[in-house]
Amino acid sequence: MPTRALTGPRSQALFKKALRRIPGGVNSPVRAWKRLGGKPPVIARGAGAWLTDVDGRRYVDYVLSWGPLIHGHAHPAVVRAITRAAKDGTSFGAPTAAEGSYAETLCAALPGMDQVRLVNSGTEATMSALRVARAATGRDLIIKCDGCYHGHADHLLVAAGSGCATLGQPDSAGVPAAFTACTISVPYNDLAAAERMFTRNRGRIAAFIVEPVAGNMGLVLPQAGYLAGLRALCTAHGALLVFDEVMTGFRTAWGGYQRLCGVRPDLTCLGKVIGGGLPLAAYGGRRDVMAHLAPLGQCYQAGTLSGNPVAVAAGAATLALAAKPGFYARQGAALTALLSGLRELAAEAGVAIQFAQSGTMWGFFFSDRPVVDYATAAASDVERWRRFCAAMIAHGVYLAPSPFEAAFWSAAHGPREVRATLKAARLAFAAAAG
Ligand code: HOZ
Repeated sequence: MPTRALTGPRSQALFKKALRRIPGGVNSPVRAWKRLGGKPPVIARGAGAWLTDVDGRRYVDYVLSWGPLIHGHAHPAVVRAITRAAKDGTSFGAPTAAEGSYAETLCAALPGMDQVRLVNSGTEATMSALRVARAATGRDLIIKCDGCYHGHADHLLVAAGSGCATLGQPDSAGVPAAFTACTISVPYNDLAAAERMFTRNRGRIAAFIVEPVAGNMGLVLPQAGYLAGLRALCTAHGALLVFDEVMTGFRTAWGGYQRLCGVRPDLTCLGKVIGGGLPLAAYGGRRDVMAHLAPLGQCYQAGTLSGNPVAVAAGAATLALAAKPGFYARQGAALTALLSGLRELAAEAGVAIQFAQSGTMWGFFFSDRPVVDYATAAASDVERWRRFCAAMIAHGVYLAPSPFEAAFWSAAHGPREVRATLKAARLAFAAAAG
């Protein structure tokens, strides 16, 4: 069991100070560590695979800013690109050469992307993609999956995962019922449920939005045929298939999960890795659909900082490193080796656990049953997760403070980090076994 308080005195004092002026002390709810006692460490700096908090405690980081940092913290090439871009001016609100070539890179990498718009956050990307889907189809209804999270736009806070699942508020106060009346939620991996909704609402569904690998209810992989089945349903019913690849894009594979699964969506949302740790996201897809956007068409979407040159520079430098031959195969194999070490330790401790991996994303549930959707994720042993996670953090391994989030691996993680993780995990599995 942990022998010291989960967070040090300086973190606790600074967090207490933040509580006076920032609601809940945080700028995004999951950071408040509600499921781990509500006293998060306050971070001072990150370097490679490691985080250091204001008390000088060091952690092997598997959160990596919730996914963006595929090369670890402060990679020199990314920092150089940011510095160079900033020297030329931090924002113009006007076309730049860099945004044009970044759009070329994204469209070349993603099979389902003829055109792309750069925005600032994953929330903006999904919100805007669904607006253009509605404009293109002339329909109102959207289908999503229970436990999937597509940002905090009003109409998407329905049976939502991530922080909403963590805090037990899958629907949000402050959202008028009329705003969510056009959103239908069905279980992930349940093709029959999706088909029933298409049939019941024939001719009224604008789009089915899905995380092709669900990363906001823990990590849950799509079952064989699920995504292809959604593709067929959307095509048959004249609806658009929208892949929310904010998490999976350039994390599971170069070009996203759509390259791995061979299913081509009509629209794709990107974020996280494509911004290299700066606020940048994107949505794009079929040319005829994107043609509905102003100034070409009547669907409006805009942003002062969209395509920000510093963020584009960080993203382009990040993707340039990831484009090196063998990058995803190498990193995926290194993560697989870590997970087999963790699996062995769990077995030694007699703890039932389910691991999942997709490229450089991973996750685990304390469960003796396969986890395939939000219901089975929520049925996992979250008290055991709490003991395990608290012990990992106490022993210097930083995991997401929620059983309903994914974990990430970076190219900065290596044998030293794996050794430190397995050493902590041996103790943490013992704590989890209780
Ligand atoms: N959307 C992130 C988790 N899936 C949370 C980001 C944050 O709170 O910083």
